[in-house]
Amino acid sequence: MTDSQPLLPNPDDLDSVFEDAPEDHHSGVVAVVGRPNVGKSTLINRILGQKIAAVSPKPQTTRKRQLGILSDEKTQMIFVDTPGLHLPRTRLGEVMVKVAENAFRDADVILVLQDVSEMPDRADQHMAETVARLRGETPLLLLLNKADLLSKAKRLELIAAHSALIAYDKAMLVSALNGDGVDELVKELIARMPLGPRYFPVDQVSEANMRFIAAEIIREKVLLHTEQEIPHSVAVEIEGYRELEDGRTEIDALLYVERDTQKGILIGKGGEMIKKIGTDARKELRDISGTSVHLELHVKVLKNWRSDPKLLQRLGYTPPSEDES
Ligand SMILES: Nc1nc2c(ncn2[C@@H]2O[C@H](COP(=O)(O)OP(=O)(O)OP(=O)(O)O)[C@@H](O)[C@H]2O)c(=O)[nH]1
Ligand SMILES: [Mg+2]
Repeated sequence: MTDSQPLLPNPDDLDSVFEDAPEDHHSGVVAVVGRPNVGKSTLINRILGQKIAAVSPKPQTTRKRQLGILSDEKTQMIFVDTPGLHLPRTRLGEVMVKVAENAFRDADVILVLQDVSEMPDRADQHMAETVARLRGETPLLLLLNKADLLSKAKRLELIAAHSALIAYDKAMLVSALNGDGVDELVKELIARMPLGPRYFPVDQVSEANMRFIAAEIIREKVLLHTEQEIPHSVAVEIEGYRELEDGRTEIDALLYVERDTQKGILIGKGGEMIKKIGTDARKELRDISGTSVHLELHVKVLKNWRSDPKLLQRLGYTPPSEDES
């Protein structure tokens, strides 16, 4: 799925396999929004009990909309992971913010995450204004995340400062990292789902295919191992993805950077850096796919791709279309 396609299938087109849902089946869309690095993707991985989204300590890890699906017999919730709301400085940043803003339109419930361990600043204020502008009448839960990092001395002060930012229907203290408060959150969300169809099979957790997941995992390892402008200058394209008869999976990936100097850094002395990234990515892809994985990484310069509309489009960074329903 790309960011310019409708979020959910039209109920009239749903396959008959989903029609065994009970008559009082509930379903809905939960948009997960907030500033970069507050823990949106970590929360979705935690709720689903499996990793579907890339996570890193660097801001702006998530670049594309990604769905996580949580189902039981009676309810289906579609979580929309979004790029962080920020003041964009590149065209890629602009596309990312548009993708995040567009997620408000489809939502039955909006989850706004904040990092409660730090005092809110002007950027939080700006984020709160964006949320107020876009939420309409949609119910909003404010999640004060990273509760595990709350210092005792400043606990009340921090909670009060964050709670004052946004008008919410309910505020909850959670830790996406250790799971505190997440069961209560899921119960709260289930209770808020309207009557609706089962959009996806009960056992499906993501709409992403293995190519997409492979690209995200490789990019995550780049984010984890590199510093300064490198993490943000890398895009990953899967050139080949082959499941061989002997059970192995062969993946060829291209890592694009914006300049020659970045290429040198990403490859590293004697290829050390790219090797580290490859080893980490291969291990994780092996665990996810359950097969042994052969991973080839190549680095190429795609000059200033983050500012070039054509290159952004080629790499799948497309803004949502205005007339999407
Ligand atoms: N201590 C602590 N760290 C957390 C928690 N939730 C997330 N993190 C960490 O915060 C960092 C950012 O997490 P992400 O899930 O990538 O954040 P995000 O909001 O998706 O970030 P973007 O995709 O960049 O917008 C990672 O290093 C996480 O491990 C939490 O509850 N407690
Ligand atoms: Mg993210």
